[in-house]
Amino acid sequence: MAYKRQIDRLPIPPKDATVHNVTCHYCIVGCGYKAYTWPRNKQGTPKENAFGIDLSEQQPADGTWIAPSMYNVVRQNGKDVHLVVVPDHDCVVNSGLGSIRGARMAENRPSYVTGTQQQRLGDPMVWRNGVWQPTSWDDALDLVARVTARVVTQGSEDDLVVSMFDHGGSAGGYENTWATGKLYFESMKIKNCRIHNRPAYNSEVHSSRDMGVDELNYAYKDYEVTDTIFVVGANPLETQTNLFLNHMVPGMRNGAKFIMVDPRRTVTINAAEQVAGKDNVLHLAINEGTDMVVLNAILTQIVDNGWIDREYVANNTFQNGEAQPLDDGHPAGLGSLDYAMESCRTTLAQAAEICGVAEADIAKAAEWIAKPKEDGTRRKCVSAYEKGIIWGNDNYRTIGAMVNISLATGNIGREGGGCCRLGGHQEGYYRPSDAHVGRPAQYIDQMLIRGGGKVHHVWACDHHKTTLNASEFKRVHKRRADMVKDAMDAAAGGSREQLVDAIVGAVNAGGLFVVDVDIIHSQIGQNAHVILPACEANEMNLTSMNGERRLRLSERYMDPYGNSKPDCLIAAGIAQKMERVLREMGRDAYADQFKGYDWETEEDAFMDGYHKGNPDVTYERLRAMGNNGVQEPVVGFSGGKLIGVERLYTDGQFTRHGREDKKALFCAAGWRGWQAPGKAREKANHRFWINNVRANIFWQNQFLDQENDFVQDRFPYPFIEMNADDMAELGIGAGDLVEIANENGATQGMAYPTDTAKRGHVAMVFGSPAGSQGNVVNPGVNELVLPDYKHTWGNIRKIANATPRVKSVTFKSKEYKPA
Ligand SMILES: Nc1nc2c(c(=O)[nH]1)N[C@H]1C(S)=C(S)[C@@H](COP(=O)(O)OP(=O)(O)OC[C@H]3O[C@@H](n4cnc5c(=O)[nH]c(N)nc54)[C@H](O)[C@@H]3O)O[C@H]1N2
Ligand SMILES: Nc1nc2c(c(=O)[nH]1)N[C@H]1C(S)=C(S)[C@@H](COP(=O)(O)OP(=O)(O)OC[C@H]3O[C@@H](n4cnc5c(=O)[nH]c(N)nc54)[C@H](O)[C@@H]3O)O[C@H]1N2
Ligand code: SF4
Ligand SMILES: [Mo]
Repeated sequence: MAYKRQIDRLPIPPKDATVHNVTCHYCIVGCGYKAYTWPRNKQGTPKENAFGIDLSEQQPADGTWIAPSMYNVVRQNGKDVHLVVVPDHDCVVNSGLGSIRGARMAENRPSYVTGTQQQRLGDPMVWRNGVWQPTSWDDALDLVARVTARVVTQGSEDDLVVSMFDHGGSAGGYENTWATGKLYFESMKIKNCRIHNRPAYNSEVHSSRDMGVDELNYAYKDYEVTDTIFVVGANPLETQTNLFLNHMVPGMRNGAKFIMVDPRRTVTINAAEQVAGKDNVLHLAINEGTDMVVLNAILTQIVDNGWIDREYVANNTFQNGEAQPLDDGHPAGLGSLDYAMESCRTTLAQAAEICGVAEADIAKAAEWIAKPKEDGTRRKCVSAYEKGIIWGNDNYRTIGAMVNISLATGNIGREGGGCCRLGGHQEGYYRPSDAHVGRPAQYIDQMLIRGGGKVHHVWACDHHKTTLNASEFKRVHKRRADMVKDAMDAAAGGSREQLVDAIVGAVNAGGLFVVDVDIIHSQIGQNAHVILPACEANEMNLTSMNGERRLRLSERYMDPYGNSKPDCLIAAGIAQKMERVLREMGRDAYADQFKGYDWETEEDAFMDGYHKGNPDVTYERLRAMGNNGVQEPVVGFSGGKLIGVERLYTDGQFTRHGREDKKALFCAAGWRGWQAPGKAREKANHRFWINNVRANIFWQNQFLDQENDFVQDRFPYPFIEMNADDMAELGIGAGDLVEIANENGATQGMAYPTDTAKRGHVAMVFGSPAGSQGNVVNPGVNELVLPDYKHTWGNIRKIANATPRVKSVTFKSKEYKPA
């Protein structure tokens, strides 16, 4: 914010400023930016500058200009330099658009000069004498390796529990997923591990994959040439912002209709109405958790009206009844369309009853998706979904019901089609096989709560804010970690050997030794005994792919803060220490498994991992491909360019399930009510559904936002959208602090009156440091350990009047209403 920074003008990048390719490391969309850096004693002029435009003229809103949030002073090769990070007009992903998150990348950098993000960790820290003391990498990693090696050799590798990111963007990327994967899945065979966003090591979309369909199968430009955009359980204006603005909006302007399934009215629906006109937007505001029923009714309409794509179904999908029976690893049978219809068949009347929406609207959705045009040609439809059904009721069957519709209408592998996750982070998964983990995988949080595990390595996630059953998790994690802290305090002043003995004694008595790898001192980091400081994307080179599989290299333009390091080199450091310690222990054969980490840079990690599997791809070639990169899979290199694949399955060969016949399968998605244990009872016993959602302004659990005035002034406390009549009945005013409670725990936030909120529904922002919604989510998960975060019920009471900080908060509607 200009007024906050005391800035009324910004330096102009000179013509010879260094330019770096940047892929925004926040959301899945991966917008292209350009970072300009130049020495502090230089400036361009309005007419002579790096942008090559006349800055003395007023620039258009979508032109090239620098907001204060796009500027900072950062350290590069040991020197402080000016930094400007602006959206790239030539990137096909965002065409020069920024977002309220990405356009703050520069101000979210740690700076010794402007003082931003001074919360960033600069040194490894070890719990000593009752506090965290800074120390060297050598000292910190030695302790991690000694304790870990002792525990896994005394017992087994099952005593080591690992929480790790599996995504791209910051924390993640091909470099870092490879390094952690190599450490835990190749050097060791850790099976008690979980992913950053769910309590097990599994897929978010097992059913789509089992049906043969990879969940990122289209190109973003499919939205621009389609007839209908069908979105279920997502809010793309706020969560995949420039995918919505730069691809869905042009699609609607080209005539596409827009269907949204979400129990809540969102600003995405509001924006779609503004662009396409109300007549071309259909909001199916279903009862929470009933998506499968509405999807099945749409499919039934399509089948019964003869709107399926017969040729496509005959040629590309399995024909002979059941292909995969229902079993422990498959929560629904899979097979031919006819086979699936035996379970999916749902009338409009049945669906209207269960979902609480009009029969006519469901019929209309089916028409918009599949009813052939007047001239007999088929409609094209892009289908997209995200956390409203992934973290929803009966994950496996609901996502299966979604993919069923796209398959039946021939919309996968075709221009203007696709059935895709909208996505969360960018992707950057490249790891050795995880087959040893098994399916269903271990439910890690409950295992830790039961006292399982002795050492916990945590990489770039903060379960205190983002897991389910978080109240109980935090209570037990802290108790177990405190046992080790006490033992370490008692061993103060002793030798390393005595310290390790003390720690091992404490974990054998039920304690937990915690290592946290993060960029800040997080909430779960409060339980850590060793804290290892990582650096982010652009403080290192990082590769990842976006929601249309677009792979880019996001270049390093500044130094890691303090002594922080890329996650891949931290993993390598742990491996090297493990090798040395195990050799000292006389475990030569085991020590040998930790060889092969002699990487100097992140590029070495990339070459050791991703490059070996994809020999055409190198940093140099990616750099040359710039911000448009290449869409994976990379299938060749010719004429100086990497060759990619625009969309998957154009040949009608479905491969994700690994079946030899390469036929897609339909899912027998039979409805059975609430799937996760405890949900139905919780709903029956509480007044409010506690929907939990993301908001444009926040990135994830606010790990950087918590130190950003611009964000914290807007929402000093987590917002809880509420209906005004509900608020009046409970004596709650705008901005008052309220508590949400149920059997699982309690949390709090700020009441935000919302005129579109239904009675009995509230929507709380997830993951806030000042009130974790996960505190009230019960431990019940869907089959295959897929959490249903979205469906939680509780009671609400006022706990305090609006605080003075709330005085500057506006409670006006979040919807755009043209004058
Ligand atoms: N109730 C509820 N709970 C949910 C969800 C929901 O919808 N509702 N959604 C779930 C989903 S989809 C997600 S993705 C999760 C998110 O859950 P988390 O992954 O726990 O949350 P993040 O905010 O992404 O946490 C990132 C952590 O990594 C650190 N970090 C950032 N960059 C780096 C880096 O480069 N290296 C390292 N080592 N650390 C870094 C940050 O400081 C922060 O502490 O929450 C899940 N939980
Ligand atoms: N601004 C911003 N963008 C982000 C993120 C962020 O933190 N901030 N995080 C990124 C990450 S990691 C992820 S995973 C994605 C998530 O992206 P989204 O899935 O789009 O985001 P959410 O707000 O978690 O959930 C979407 C919608 O699900 C709805 N919902 C709740 N219950 C149901 C239900 O039963 N059925 C249906 N159909 N809908 C339901 C909610 O009302 C909400 O509007 O966002 C990514 N993008
Ligand atoms: S839409 Fe996503 S990727 Fe693009 S600038 Fe915003 S946060 Fe970054
Ligand atoms: Mo996510």
